[in-house]
Amino acid sequence: MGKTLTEKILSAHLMEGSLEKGTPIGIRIDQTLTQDATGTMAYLQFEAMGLPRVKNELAVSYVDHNTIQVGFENADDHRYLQSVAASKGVIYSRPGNGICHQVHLERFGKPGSTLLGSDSHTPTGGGLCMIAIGSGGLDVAVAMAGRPFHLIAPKVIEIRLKGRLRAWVSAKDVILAVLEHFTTKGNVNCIFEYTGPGVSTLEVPERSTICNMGAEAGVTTSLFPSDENTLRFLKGHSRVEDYTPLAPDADASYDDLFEIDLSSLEPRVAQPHSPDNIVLVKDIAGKKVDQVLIGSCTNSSYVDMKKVADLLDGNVVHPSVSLGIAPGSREVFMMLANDGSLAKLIKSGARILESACGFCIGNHQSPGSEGVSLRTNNRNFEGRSGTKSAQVYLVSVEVAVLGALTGKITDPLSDHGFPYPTCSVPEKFLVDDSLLIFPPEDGSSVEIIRGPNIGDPPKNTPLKENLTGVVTIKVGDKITTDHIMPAGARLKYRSNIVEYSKYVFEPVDPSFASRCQENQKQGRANFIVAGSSYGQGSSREHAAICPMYLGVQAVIALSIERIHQNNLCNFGIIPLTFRDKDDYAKLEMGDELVLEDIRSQIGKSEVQLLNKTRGIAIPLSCDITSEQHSMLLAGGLLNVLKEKI
Ligand code: MIC
Ligand code: SF4
Repeated sequence: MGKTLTEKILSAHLMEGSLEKGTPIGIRIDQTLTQDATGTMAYLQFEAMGLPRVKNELAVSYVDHNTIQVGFENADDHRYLQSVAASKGVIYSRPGNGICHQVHLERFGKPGSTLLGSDSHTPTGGGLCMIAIGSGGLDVAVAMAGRPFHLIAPKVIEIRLKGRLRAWVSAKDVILAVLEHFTTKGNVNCIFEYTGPGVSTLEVPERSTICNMGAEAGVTTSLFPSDENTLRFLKGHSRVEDYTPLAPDADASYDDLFEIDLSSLEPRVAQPHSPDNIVLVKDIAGKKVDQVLIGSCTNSSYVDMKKVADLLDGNVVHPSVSLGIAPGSREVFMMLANDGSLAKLIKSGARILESACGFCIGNHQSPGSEGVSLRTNNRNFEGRSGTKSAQVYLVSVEVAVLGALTGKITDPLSDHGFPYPTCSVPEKFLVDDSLLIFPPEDGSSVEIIRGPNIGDPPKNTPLKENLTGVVTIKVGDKITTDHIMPAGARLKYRSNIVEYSKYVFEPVDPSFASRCQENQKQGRANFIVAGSSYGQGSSREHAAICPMYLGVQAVIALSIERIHQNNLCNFGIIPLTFRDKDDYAKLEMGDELVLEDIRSQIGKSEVQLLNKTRGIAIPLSCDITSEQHSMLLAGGLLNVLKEKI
């Protein structure tokens, strides 16, 4: 039987296990990427491993998240990242060079390779036919040490595309249609593989937009073949040597099939507060808009931005709308400057923002109270914009610009009177690597500079025989890592666990941290109880490290998302799931819990939890791999690695 493209790339990188779906495997990681908000921890952890230099083929450290620099903390992080990169053999992409995923596509992505990144949108690389996976920083540190990355051999879901997108309908609408079908729940350990005749009608930046938001569905990654369009993109970046044609076998068999006819697709929008809350744009047309933001790693390529400039050309942004535009990279920025597009944007009244994550992570541009914001990025979780009452809608660049011009949500297929801005991928891009700093051959004499906000990663202790404690918080479904560890104004504490820990669950229950500390003082463990899809969204391992620091010993949920489950195990927090979903109702905040003989229980198929307050036993599952089992016993991966590296 023929092979899927996923199977081909995974089997070429297999180091442990066999590609039997649902079983644990270890793969070789060719390339790694980090960004500053997760990168400081990743490099501190790499330093703790005591290796002089990274061992994987290519490691890049990007600075794109924390670029606001109110106070000294961010700048100190950048200085640390630059020095540790030079010392350990990592390429450093300076602030101003652009968003990690966009720059990685332009300069480093290579068809057929594996990429592990400490950012959940690393799958953007699937647009260049890479198996590109998001993970916590510690997993990336381990991959930089040349060790395999562990995952569950995924199911491969075929998404077959036919036809061609009409004018005004774009790649964003394709992924919104995928999210409408698959939702953000229940896709753990799957890969979306795009096939069919429609594939060749999509260029690399469009494919990358689609792969980028696959992250919202919770899949391991998404993948497009490597073909003529891939070659053209690489050629345009003077990287023909990185090209290999790659496709699935004609008789490959898949685990599931979803078909999309591009020709009949209609523009969509994800309504507040979830990327899968999807309706057709025409169904909410007319809604008044206060703010429009265009950019982020989802939609900030040159073609996206050029379309925006051509649509805005000769017009002025509607008086009741604030329009912000952040080109995805310095390459995109320079191309817009050279071809006159930047002048069109400025003239229209758009506010030009830095090539960085900025608004997408709630660093700035928070909407006014109850403000309606149209954004081209990928996440609209409640409060992520920095304004809890804001209503954030995720849309294509076409819908965003029309909103900025008309002051209301406008169906691009309606009779709005604006001409369609045709724009194709250029044959030649403006390549300029002057903001990349390549490390010296020998970095051993480079001084690593740490500012006062940068602390050592905290250590956990080996798992105790019995865990006795209380339910410190009970939350519902779809709790994201943004709920657990807020970004925005708190982002500057990413390198300071003691300080950052004060804000665990701040958006949900600001007194959580102090309750945890009170329990810690009394020698009681803290337990988190949650509904389904706990830990969705960002890969930030702080959503495990900070709770660990506050004495959280276990999470008991209806289901836990892949990256977060790995992060929990990496830091010695036990991930437990209810065997019977009705038992979720049998645990309440403040209940006294006991996990007896837990060191031996976690190796078994069923774990018994005693709810002492109610006098009942609740059966739980602990679905972990043998690696994760060792980590939990040792109190985290760093403790295990001490013996191995
Ligand atoms: C995000 O989009 O949520 C982030 C911010 O890029 C995160 C990483 C982080 O929290 O630092 C992600 O996607 O993993
Ligand atoms: Fe940055 Fe937003 Fe992309 Fe995350 S999703 S990497 S914050 S642009």
